[in-house]
Amino acid sequence: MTNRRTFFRAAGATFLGAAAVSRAGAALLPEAVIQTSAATQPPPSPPNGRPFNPIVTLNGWSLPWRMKDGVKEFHLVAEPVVREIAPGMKANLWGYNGSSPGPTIEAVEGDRIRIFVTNKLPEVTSVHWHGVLLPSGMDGVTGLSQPPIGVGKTFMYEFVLQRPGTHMYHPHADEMVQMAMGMMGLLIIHPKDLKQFRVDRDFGFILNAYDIEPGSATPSVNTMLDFNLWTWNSRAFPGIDPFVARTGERVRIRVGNLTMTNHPIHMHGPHFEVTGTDGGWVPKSARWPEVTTDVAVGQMRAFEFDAMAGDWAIHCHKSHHTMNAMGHGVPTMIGVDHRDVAKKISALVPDYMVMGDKGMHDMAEMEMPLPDNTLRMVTGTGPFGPVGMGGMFSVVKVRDDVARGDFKDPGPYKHPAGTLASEYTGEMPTTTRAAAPKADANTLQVRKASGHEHH
Ligand SMILES: [Cu+2]
Repeated sequence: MTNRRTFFRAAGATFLGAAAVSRAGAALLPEAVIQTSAATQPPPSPPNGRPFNPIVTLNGWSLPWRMKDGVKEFHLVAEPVVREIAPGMKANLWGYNGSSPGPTIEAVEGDRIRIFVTNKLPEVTSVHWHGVLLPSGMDGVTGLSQPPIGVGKTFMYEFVLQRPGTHMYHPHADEMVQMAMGMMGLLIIHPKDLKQFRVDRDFGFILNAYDIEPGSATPSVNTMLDFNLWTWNSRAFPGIDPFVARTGERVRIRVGNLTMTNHPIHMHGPHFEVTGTDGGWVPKSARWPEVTTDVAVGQMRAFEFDAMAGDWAIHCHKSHHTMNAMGHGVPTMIGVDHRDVAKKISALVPDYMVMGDKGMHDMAEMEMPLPDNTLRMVTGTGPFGPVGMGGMFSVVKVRDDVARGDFKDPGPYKHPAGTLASEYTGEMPTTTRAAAPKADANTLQVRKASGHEHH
């Protein structure tokens, strides 16, 4: 027997159900979520599908999905974006869903994923799923494995994820331009078994590079090798967030390289082991201890370590990659005494500064006028003064009291008593030094340069 009240409740439920179905039916494409912030967005636990331990994309985010009939559906939108490279500089890039790099796609071994790609660029594109085992027709090479995705068009890619690993996605259409403009992202395949390859913190980023003239905002897309901004996830130090961990935690960092040169990534503090490549996971018996791992072009390296308390620098070991946009053709001035010249120039140009005659560290402290929208060559301040770094540099910050899931910058490290380098102020022993070398051809060249005062 149904009374009036239960009848209406049932009818209401049916009505709501029908509305929900028709709304879902109308939304044939999953929503394209947009994120324009360059702050690291610690991802929430997966709301549905197979469980996994999400990664933290440095200065980035993970793309939400929709489950539809057991298929995990994502929606990427290739489009022009504005990316803050570091405070004080914004770049006009191309990316996905509001950001460059695009959002990290995370799924699980065994998942069937369907990725809709909408092209809002002014030219054709495609997406290649770098290192993922899939049918040839899903590989995304324009002309070879698919027609180009036309302007305003949407393509569908669909495949089953066969093996866990760390991968990237990027266009295989007008690559030199589209990658020089910042089109790339991470694709992480988590293991089905939650305990396999388990770590406490899992970070990921892509090495990228731009050629942006100081004072402008759009990369030169015809640059082959001579880039001037060396970035991690399209951020330059001090715009790169720290890697925060708690003492004793097992930490993984995954690094992919989509620049046009190799980057030896060096971490201070604990030794690490390279545990994964784009080809999969390295068996335990084949891992070796390291402090630097070279990441070649188109490669991915995952390495792991046990976190040790401290502030540990992590950077590319090519020292010109830890600097921001610098003028080329700056002469080496070390050892050149240009005080006389400086006095004469200062009489004409009151703000003239002598630079580089004792090395370049002083430049980190100088407040020189810069063109709009550019970064200092070396910048960033630590508890003891200027850090003198830019570009591909960050800090692994490990503390005893960081809560699980907390990625906030804990501030500078408090060094335990007796563990901090300090100035010696005692007596100096007398030392006998060898005589200074005689003037040679180089010295003569320096004199020749300063000889312009006679002009
Ligand atoms: Cu480098």
